[in-house]
Amino acid sequence: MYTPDPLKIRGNNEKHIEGSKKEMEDDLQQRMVKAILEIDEEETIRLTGKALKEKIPLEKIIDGLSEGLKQMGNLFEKGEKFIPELVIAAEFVDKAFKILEPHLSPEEEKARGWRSVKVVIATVEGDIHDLGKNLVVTMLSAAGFRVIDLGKDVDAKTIVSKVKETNAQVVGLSALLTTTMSHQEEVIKLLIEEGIREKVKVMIGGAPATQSWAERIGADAYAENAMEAVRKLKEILGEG
Ligand code: B12
Repeated sequence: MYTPDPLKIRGNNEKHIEGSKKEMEDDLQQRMVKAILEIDEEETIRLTGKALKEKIPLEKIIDGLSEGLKQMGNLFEKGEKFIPELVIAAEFVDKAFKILEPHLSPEEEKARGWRSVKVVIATVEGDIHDLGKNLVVTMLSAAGFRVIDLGKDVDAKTIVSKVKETNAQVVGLSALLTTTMSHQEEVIKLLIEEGIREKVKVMIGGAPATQSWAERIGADAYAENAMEAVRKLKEILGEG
């Protein structure tokens, strides 16, 4: 007589549940991308709320929203979308990111250990892209770091003098344009000139930045996204 193996049954069910959860996440991400490309603010905000309600991991929600903007950028490059659309989409995606912020609250115990680490962060000179940098600020703050956000379009001198003034142990530099990423290198050169390069860790990011660019300019770390920024920073500061 056939006796069903309870373990097997549970395994299959779990797989099924896991599978359908993944489908739900993928579907939601696709709908987010579609809403952003259609410049549909209401739908984007609604989907963000729905994703939170359904306990979709924050990382997935952020990925969905970021992917939407990325595809907007690709269409802009092809001449199929225009600056006003890019501006509007960027504004309402920022609103959606803000909805997520309260859910990124620090795990007090773990966060406490990082309170003494000050991070000066900025988008470099000539560059007004700040959504990604703002996400990094949110995630680093949530992880417990004391973040001093200088905003966007910030020149190397201002960044370095803020590092000196605050005795920050870390500098985060964001650049979204191939024409502005050279300013990440400029900041590192200025830190050397001022004799404080050894005292600070430099972490860089932004769409055109890569690990090899980080190595070329002598940065201590590169992170592809805000979650990785937290992981990498802890790593270079000696945890993990
Ligand atoms: C939104 C957007 C805009 C908005 C910016 C609004 C804002 N407040 O930020 C507006 C409309 C203003 C804009 C303007 C322009 N843009 Co624009 N923009 C974009 C777009 C579509 C999305 C960027 C974005 O916000 N992504 C979502 C966020 C969450 O992702 P992210 O920025 O990559 O950040 C993540 C990581 O990179 C990383 N990260 C980011 N910063 C940091 C920092 C540190 C320290 C670390 C560790 C990690 C890290 O973590 C973040 C979070 O996960 C990109 C397309 C793209 N593929 O990136 C084009 C894009 C960057 N823009 C582009 C261009 C050309 C411009 C303009 C020159 C257009 C023009 N002709 O005027 C201007 C530039 C103005 C200026 N001087 O800066 C080009 C750049 C091309 C190039 N090779 O340089 C892109 C790639 C579009 C394209 N394909 O052509 N843009």
